[in-house]
Order: sequence, then C-alpha cells, then structure tokens
Amino acid sequence: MKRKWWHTKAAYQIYPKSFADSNGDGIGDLQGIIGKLDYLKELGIDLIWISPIYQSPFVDQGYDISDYYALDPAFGTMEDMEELLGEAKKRDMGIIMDLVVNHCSDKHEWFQKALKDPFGKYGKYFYFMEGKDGMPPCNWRSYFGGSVWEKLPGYDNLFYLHMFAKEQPDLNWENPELREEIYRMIRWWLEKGVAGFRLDAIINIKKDLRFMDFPADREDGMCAGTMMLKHAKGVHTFLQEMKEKAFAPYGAFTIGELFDFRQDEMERYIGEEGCFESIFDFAPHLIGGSGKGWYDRREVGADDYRNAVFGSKAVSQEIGLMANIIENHDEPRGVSHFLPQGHVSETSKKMLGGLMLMAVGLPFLYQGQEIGMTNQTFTDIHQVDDISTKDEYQVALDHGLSREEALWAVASMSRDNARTPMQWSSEPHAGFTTGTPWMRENLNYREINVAEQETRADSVLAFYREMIRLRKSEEYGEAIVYGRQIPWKAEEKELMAFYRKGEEKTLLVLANYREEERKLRIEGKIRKVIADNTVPTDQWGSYTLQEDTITMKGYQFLVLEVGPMVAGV
Ligand code: TEU
Ligand code: CA
Repeated sequence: MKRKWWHTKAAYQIYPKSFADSNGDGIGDLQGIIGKLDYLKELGIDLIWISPIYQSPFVDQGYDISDYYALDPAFGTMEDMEELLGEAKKRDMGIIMDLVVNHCSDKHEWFQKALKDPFGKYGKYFYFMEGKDGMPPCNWRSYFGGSVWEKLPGYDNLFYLHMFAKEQPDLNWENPELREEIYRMIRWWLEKGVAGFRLDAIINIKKDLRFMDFPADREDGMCAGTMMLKHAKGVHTFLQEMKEKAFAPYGAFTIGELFDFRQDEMERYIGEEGCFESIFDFAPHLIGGSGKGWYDRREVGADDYRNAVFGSKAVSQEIGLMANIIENHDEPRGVSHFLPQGHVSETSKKMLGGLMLMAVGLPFLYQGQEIGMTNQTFTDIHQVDDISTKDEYQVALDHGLSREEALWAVASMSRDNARTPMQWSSEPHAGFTTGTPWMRENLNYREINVAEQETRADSVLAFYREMIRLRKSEEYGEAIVYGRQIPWKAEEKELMAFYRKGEEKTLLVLANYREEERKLRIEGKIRKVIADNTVPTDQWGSYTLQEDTITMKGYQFLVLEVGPMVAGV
C-alpha cells in the first residue's frame, strides 16, 4: 500500500446542530465549533468532518440542500466559515465538508425551475418520467418509505425520482451539464480551503436506467430501492471523472459513504487508482439487519462483531485504509448497540473504543463517543424528530405491532440516539446551550460529560486521548497504522484478539468481550502492557506481564507489545 499523509491521522465527525451552541438559540453553530477546536486538538484530532451546514429546509436535517454555495443562517455566516478554516489551519487541522449530490432539496433553484418547465433545461437535471396510466413508472421503495416516484404538481402522469424523501429529488448524473455544475461547486469549496469531502449516499448516483419492476419484498408491493443498485453499472465512470475534474487537482481527502457495493470492487474504490481516498467500514453496522424493517432486527453479539471486523479487514487491508467507526449520525450509539444491555460500563466502553482504534484503519470518532455517550430514552413517538424513525415506526405498526411494541422496536435503532446535544458539562442542558436545545438532551449528562471526565486519568475520555497518542507515537505508530492485522484465536467465543505486525514492533490486542473472567495463554517473550482499560492511563507502559497464563477481567482490553518470534506471525 502506498503511504499517504492522512494514514497516520485521527478524524472526528461533528453533527453541527448538536455540537456546541454559541448564541443561545438552541442550535449548534460554527462559532460553537471554533470554541471547541482546542478540545479536539487535545484529543488528537486532525480531520474534522462536519455534517451538512449548507442552506436547507431541514426535512432530513440538512441532507436536503437548497443552495450549495450558501450556509444555513442557523450555523452562521460565510465569515464564520472562513474563520473556522483559518483557526483549524492554525492548529494543523483540516475541515471536511459533507457532499450531498445524489439529490438536492425540492426548494433548490434547479428543482423549482424544473417544476415550472419540466421539458426545459432544468428538467434534465432530474429524473422526470412518464408513469403507467397515473401509476409510478416502477415499484421501487424509497429509503424513507413509500414509492421513489412522486407526481409533478399539475401533471397526471409525470413523476420525479427520489431515492430518499420526496423533498430530496435525485439529481440526474447522466446529464454532463449537471455533473459540471457539481464539479464547479466542489472546486469552489476547495478554493476556500476545505481539506476534502465525505460523499453522501454516493453509490446511488448511478441508476439502473431501465427503471423496471423487481419482485416485491413487502406487503406494499414494492421492492427496496437498493435492488436497483445491484443492476446499475458504471458508477466508477462518474466517480473517476469527479476525482479528475474536482478532487485530484487539489489533493483533496475524500471518504465515501457507501453501502451495497461489491466487495470484489474494493480496489476500484480505495486502491491506488481508486475513486476515493477511503470509505467507511460499515460491516459491524450491517449485522442483524433485515429487509423487513428495524422491528425485525436481530441483536449483535460479541462474535458477530469480531467476525464482521475480521471479514472486512481481510478484504481491504492489502488494498487501502478504510475508516473505522462505532457510530455516526445515522446509527445508534456504539456502546448501546455493540455491548449487551446491562454490561455497559466505562470499562466495556473503553474496550469497544480500543478495538476500533487498534483495528487497521483510519479512526473516525463521532462526537460524544470519546466520553461514552449512550442512546436516548424515548417514551413517546412524538419525541422523535428523525424522518427515518417515523417511517420505521409506521412499518412496525403496519406489520401488526402495538404502539408500545413499535416504539420499543425502533427506539434502539433511531437516528436521534446519536443526535442529542453533546454533553459538555453538568450545567443545564449539558452545557450545550444557554437557551432551549432544539433536541432534548440525554438526561445522563449529569454523570456523562466532558468536564467531569477531564478530571480523571481513568475516564473514557482519557482512554481515547491516550489511545490516539499511541497511534501517533514514534514507538508504536508504525505498527498501529501499517501493521498487518492477523486474527488470533478467532474460534474462541466472546474473545476478540489480533496481532498488529509492524516492521519492528508486534502488538497483541486482546479483548475479553464478556462479563466473566478468562484465562489466556500468551505466546512470545516480551509482554509490555502498553494499554489496559482497567488501570488509569498514566500507568500504561510501566509494567510487563511475567506469567504465560494471564487472567483477564470482564471486558478487559489489553494491548501488549510482544516479541517478534510468536508462532505464525
Ligand atoms: O445516508 C445514506 C443511507 O444509506 C441512509 O439511508 C441510511 O441507510 C439510513 O440513514 C439509515 O436510517 C446518508 C446520510 O448519512 C443520512 O443522514 C441521510 O439521511 C441520507 O444520506 C440522505 O442524504
Ligand atoms: Ca446557535
């Protein structure tokens, strides 16, 4: 693998509405982010991806953009943005924008003009199609429920395509004029000094242009829109063109959000000539998913988690660096999702974080992960803002679940779990705002917050800081960033263990992914403990394990430096 500047870095996702509010209107903003740059620097963060801050009607929380060249006033002004870029640069940090170009908002000028003149220039920016005698052209279901086709106002048999909400019309990437508009916009932001982009739902930009029906997969007679993706060919042509015309001239960092791609195409995405620098590793998040809906999801076990991570690293690690996450703004909190209920403690939270940070890949934290924020408690569907949760709730009701059961079923998957205000302190509203937060904070902020964790060397925050420091250390950095990840005892239940074999150092990562103790026989000679989630971080690196057989406590996580002569490594 060719070594790149960003490989040694650590990244962080900000969900701007919920990160830090500087003016008391209850909505996080750019000045709020600027005020927290030192905190992020101290954590070891180099790259910051900010979810959409463009002008938007917020039907899908900013993922419906009505002007790509303007910021939404809720977040601040273009001067604030320039200030943020400058302040980040001063600290040697890069800002990554969200690039949402599969669709725009129905309030975007292009769509408004297209509605007025469907057969003119702007009609060709979208997918407008004749239906079947007033019925949609085909039976695809959108990601947020209902048909992907919506009638154009004033027409009986003319529809537009939206893979997501009906307020998010899909842009027609087959049209070179549209593509040029997008590349121009990307270059404009790069000229401003952003370091790169996270590419939203990007696999969807290529459609199967036959627009044909597939067999129905639910009682509604529709099929998942993703069925189409299996048949759509040629997405790489668009992506390569975008890379050449927009990203490459600026050396931009690009990270793709892609689901539903073929594993054997990894090289085309993140290989040397790939269309992106990196892509997120969603393997753990796909575990237990069901085509029927969230209500039908299966819980994730320790072995599922391990197998998913090992599986995707086996495919990717020779080719390029994927980005490791445990959560993001679309997923439940990692500690609530990947740890069994009742086992969520500071120790187990650190174990999960440690596994993410030691697996081969770019660590990509999500705001609040570093203090172990957990899922929200929902007692009523009216507490939910997220468009996807509302749809899944309806799906569960339609399937025959009671309202209570349906709420229970969707609450644990709700995208709002991760969208609650960042917990800065035990001040009212978690220190996020002096006003009323746009979304209810998680009441556990009195126990879980940054200010409290700053005071302890055994806090989750201290653990993350120290783990990131290890990644950047002279001593272990090379092994952590580039060392081959080799599974160890992958057959053993509720154990996740692997080597990271660097050029000079070999590390053994051990996670006892259960409550009971476990005895393990360790091979090799040197066993310096460089990380241990059961002792404060200031003691790391100060002792060596002498015994061949060690006893690991429940959810203990260890990183050992071992001798190079270990069998099979
Ligand atoms: O998500 C893309 C995506 O595939 C989602 O539909 C995901 O499966 C879903 O959120 C699960 O409920 C991106 C953004 O991350 C998401 O926030 C947006 O809603 C979506 O694109 C549309 O822009
Ligand atoms: Ca604000």
